[in-house]
Parts: sequence; structure tokens; C-alpha cells
Amino acid sequence: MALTTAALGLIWAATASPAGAAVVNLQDVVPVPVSVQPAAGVTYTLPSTATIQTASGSGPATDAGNYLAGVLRPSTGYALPVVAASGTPTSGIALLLSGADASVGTEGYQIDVTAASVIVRAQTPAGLFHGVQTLRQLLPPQIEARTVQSGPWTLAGGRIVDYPRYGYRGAMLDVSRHFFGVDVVKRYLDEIAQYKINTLHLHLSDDQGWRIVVDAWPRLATVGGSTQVGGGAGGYYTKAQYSDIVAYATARHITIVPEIDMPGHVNAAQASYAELNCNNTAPALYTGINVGFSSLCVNKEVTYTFVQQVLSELAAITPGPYLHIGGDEAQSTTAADYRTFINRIQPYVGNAGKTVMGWHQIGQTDHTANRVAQYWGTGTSDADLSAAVSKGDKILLSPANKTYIDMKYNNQTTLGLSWAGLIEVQTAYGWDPGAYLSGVPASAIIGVEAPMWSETLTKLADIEYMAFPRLPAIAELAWSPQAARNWDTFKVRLGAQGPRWTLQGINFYRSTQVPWGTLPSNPPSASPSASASASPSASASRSPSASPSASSSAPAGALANGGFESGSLSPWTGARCSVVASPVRSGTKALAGSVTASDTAQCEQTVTVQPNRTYKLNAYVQGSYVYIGATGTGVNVSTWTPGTGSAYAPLSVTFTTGASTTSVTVFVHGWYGQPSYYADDFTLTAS
Ligand code: TNX
Repeated sequence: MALTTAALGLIWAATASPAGAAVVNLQDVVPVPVSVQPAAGVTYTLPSTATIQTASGSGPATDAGNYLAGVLRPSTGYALPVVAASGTPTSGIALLLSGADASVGTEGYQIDVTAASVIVRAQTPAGLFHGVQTLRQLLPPQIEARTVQSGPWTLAGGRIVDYPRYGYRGAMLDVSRHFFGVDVVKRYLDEIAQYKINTLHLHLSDDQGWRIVVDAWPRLATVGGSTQVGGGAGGYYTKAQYSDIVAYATARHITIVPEIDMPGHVNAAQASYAELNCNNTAPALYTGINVGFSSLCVNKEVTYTFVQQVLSELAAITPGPYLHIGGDEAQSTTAADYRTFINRIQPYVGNAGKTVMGWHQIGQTDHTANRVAQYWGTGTSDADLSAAVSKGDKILLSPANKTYIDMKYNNQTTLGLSWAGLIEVQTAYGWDPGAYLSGVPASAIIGVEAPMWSETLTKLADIEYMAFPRLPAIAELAWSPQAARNWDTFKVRLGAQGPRWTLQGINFYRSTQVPWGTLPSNPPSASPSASASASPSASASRSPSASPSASSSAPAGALANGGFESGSLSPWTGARCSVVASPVRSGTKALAGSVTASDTAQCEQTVTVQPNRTYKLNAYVQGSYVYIGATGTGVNVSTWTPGTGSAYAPLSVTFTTGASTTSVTVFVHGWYGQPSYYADDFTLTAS
């Protein structure tokens, strides 16, 4: 008889393989499976001659086989040919579209591990794909290495029968506040697919950027997509690039849900076309992080031509069922105009063959067939949410204080925002989607989505740091039955994922709430590069400070008044640059500066340096979006911290002078979304 994982939750002893190495217990995967039935004493070890046999005649089953082979070949070094199965395979790995327990449904799977074979069975290609992700986690963590490892590749014997709690298991990426290219989105798709996430919502438009080409309105992309938060270059997807993302997602059984946020969050569109403004005047592009200041002009006909054309072009390149129309934070639209606007545009979605999805404020407006309201509040009840439910909307859960993975983990986290609270892993994990909202029946909930807003995130490593480990936690809420979930067992299973992420090169937050697993320190045949990337120190995100011996003998550029204790600003100069007695990091005074909406005035001083040397500028800064850097002949560097809260944090940047560099100007400045900053204790060291 199969045991549920709830019953097995307290069994943690690792099973011993014949070779003596620990194997992963069947229930020790994320998300935890619905049921497992261990076969005591049975293991399967992958031989070098194994084949991957896939359901004969099924292209998607072959695709799943090729995907699995792509994971297994680099680390095993085995050929693992993908071949058509004939009958029921008696050896190797098989992926079959028949014979699964009926309970697995459209996305579940069954895995049988015997001494002779590993057979994954499902009713659909999606089920096989999810089974493949589980199989991957049942192998030792070294399976994720990209260089040949020694094995043995042994799995515990038994049966898993598994299927999801919710059909919508989502992640969201805000590509508007900062733009992320196709490669970053693909990498994120690979990462989330491991945890059986099946939807990626792309927030394609906002005040700061429009990120998808619309042929009828070309300036949306070329003008509206030309910048981003902080003033960088931004970017946009061509339709071919968007379709490339969709195809990549589809191959991983992930649906793309595109969002065009309306009637607020539209400054980028309004900056691109004057006629989208009530006063026929295009505003400037916006690179700050405020919300709620823009609105489409509800009483102009051109607004509806625009929305209809945008939505129909987007529908034409989106195979998934949903178009997300936003509808949040429309603080510059009256309540009556909001209803008029949403009620008028919703039929465009239906006419394009799609279903409306919107943030839960759309509960103020008319229900349309199968409509989904995405809840993003921080409480457990809300008037707009109740209205949505009473009208028959389905609910997607993204409570901001649980699932907003752009929130900081704690007050030491430099990336992220904190308006919805600090979200440690246990906070993200510790709630039941079926019973979270008051007055909302469990039957109305279609699933859970973890949004990643990108005001403070500029690169893949930032996205990874905020998603891992919280995204896998939320993925388990969306997949696993509530009765099988338990923080004490989850944190151990989660900790075992850490070495896999290290080998995959994922930059993750090492929460102290999680007992992180380690890889064996000296795997016998691991290549030097593989063992280096597996070591915990190699993955630490902070770079080591310059070694004292290297810097002590070298001449440093003298940085006058770096600690501000003299009471005089000189030689630091600059508009709105001053010395204050508070707040203070050390001593009695600190440098204070501010910027305005129209400039990023800086505190600066020019320092004599030597040619052909490497220097490190160090400072302590307090505030959000504080930059330090240096410019001069052949030198142009800066770095920034997105936020230090009310505490000082160290910030440093390194530069190398050229043959003709005799001086550099070092600087500190803020950014006009977050204008005030403090800085103290500057040093400039040479190495
Ligand atoms: C709220 S959630 C927003 C976004 C911000 C996010 C930052 C929602 C529907 N609106 O505009 O990016 O907070 O956490």
C-alpha cells in the first residue's frame, strides 16, 4: 500500500546504496510528492550503457527524453541514447504515456524504480516532464555538474505517484522596471521548471518601459522601451524574440501570460504617443520608481483603438489562454472612469479568443467568462477581492507579504523592497493557499504565483538571489497537498537543493533558517573546475577584501577628509553636498548629499594617482540607490547599492589607471527616485 508523504514526513534516515553512498529518499524532493512507496533494500544504479526509451511515436515523449538526456549526459559522461520503447522496458530509463495510475491526471506522473529499471509513466507529455524533474532530484546532487563526475548514479527503489494541487503554479517577471533579455528569461524558465512551475507571467509594460513590439504603434517599443529604472538603456522584445521565449517555455510545459498594465502604469506608452494623453502632450520618459501617477485617457476614442490593437496583436502571438490587463494602482483614474475603461476593454480580450486576467482591483468591474483576479494584498480580506469572488471570478493568489519575492528577506538584504514586509523562507512557506483568504471558498482558488518586481534588480544574479530559495517554497505550496507539507521536513529537503543550485551556478540566498547540504569535498574524479564551483566559498557573493600585504607596500592616492571629522567639507565639492553631524557612522560628522528630479548632483574630489596601478575606492553609504565611482583619463567606473535601509553599508569599486592617468575624480551621488544619502569613511587603496 502506498504511504502518503504526510505519513512519511518524519523518516529521514538515508538509504544506503551498495557502494555505501547515501541515496536520496523518494520523498526527499521539492515539491514533496503526493505519495511514495519505498521498496526496502532495493536500489537502481544507472549503467554506462543505459538507454532512455520513450513512448513510441510520441514526439513530446521524445522531447522529454532528450531533455532528460541533456541533464544526465554532461555529469555521467554516458551516451544515453534516446530510443523508441518497444513493449514495457526491462532495463534503463523509460518515459511512457501509458500505464500510469489514473490519479495522476493531466499533469501528474508515476515513477517506478526497481533493481532493473526506472520507468516514468504519465497520461500527458506535461506529466512526463514533471516526472523527469523528480527523477533528476532522485539522483545524487552531482548529477547537476556540467563536467563528468564519478557516480555511482544510484536511486532508491519504490514507487512515486504524484500530481498537483493547483493547475496554475506561477512565477512573474517584471521586465519593465528593468529589462531582461531573452537569455535571462530562458534561464529563469529552466530554473523554475525544476520545481514544476507551469506559468510565467511577463509584466511587459509599466511607467518605466514598454517591452514588446506592436506593429500598429511602433514607437511603444522604440521610444517607450528605450530606458528603464535608473536611466539605463532598457530594451524590448521583437515579436520573433517573444515567440522564441514562448516556444522555449512551451518546451518546458510552461505557459506565458503577457501583461499590459492599464489604465495606470502607462507613462512609457504616453511618452511614446501624445494622443494617448488627455492634454495631447507626451510626458517625459520616467526612470524613477513611483507608482500611481499615469492614466490612459478614458474619454478619448483613440484610447480604445490603441488598446484593441495592442491586445489583438499580443493575442496573435500568445498561444496561452490568458491576457493580463493589469488594473492595479490606478490612482490617477477616477473610480467611475476605471469601471468604464475596464468594462469596455475586457471584450477585446474575449474577442481575441483569450480570457481576462487582472490584479484584484478588477473586482470593481464586470465579470467576464472565466475571469481571473490576481490577489496581491497584504491582508486576508479585501472589498475588491470579495466583489470579484461574488461575481464569479477565479482567484490567483499572490499575497504580497508571502509571495512577493522582490521583498527583502531581512533588514540586511541589500536588494529588494520592503513595503509588504520582510519575507524569510519560512514566511513564504508557512500558509495554506486553500484557507488563506476569509470569505473566499477553496474552490475559487486556481493557484499561486510568485511575482518578481524589478525596481531594484538589474541582472540574472539578482533575480536568482531573490527567487532562491523562496520560489521553490511557493512552488511546493502550489503543487503539494497541504497535509504533506511541513516546515521541519521542507527545510531539510530545501537544504538538499543548495548543492544542486551551486552546481547549476544559481546565485542563492543562504538563509540561516535552512540546513544547507554540502557536496562531498573531494569527489574522486571531479575535475578541478567542478570541485571549485562546488565549494561553499566559491559561491559566496561578497568578494574578499584586498589583502593587507598587497596594499601596504603600494602608494595610495590620498583621499582628503574621507571621514569628515574636520567639520569642513573641503575638498569634497558639489551641488547639495554638505557635512552633517547626524547621522554618523563613526566619529561625529558625515557627508550628506541629495539629488533632484532633474539631476544627479554629486559630491566629488580630485585625487592624484599613479599610472598603471589598480586602486580600490571604499566607502560606507546609507540610503537607497547610492553610487560611488571614479572618472579620469581612461577611468570610468561606478557601482551602487540598491538599498541599505537606515544603516551604513560598505561599498567599494576597483579601477586601474592607464599610462597617462595622473588624477581621477572620485564621487558619490544618489538617484532621483530616492534622493537623500549619507556617506562616510572613504579610503582609496592601491594594490
Ligand atoms: C506593487 S503589485 C505593484 C508594482 C510594484 C510592486 C513592488 C502591483 C499589482 N503593483 O507596481 O512593482 O508593488 O513590490
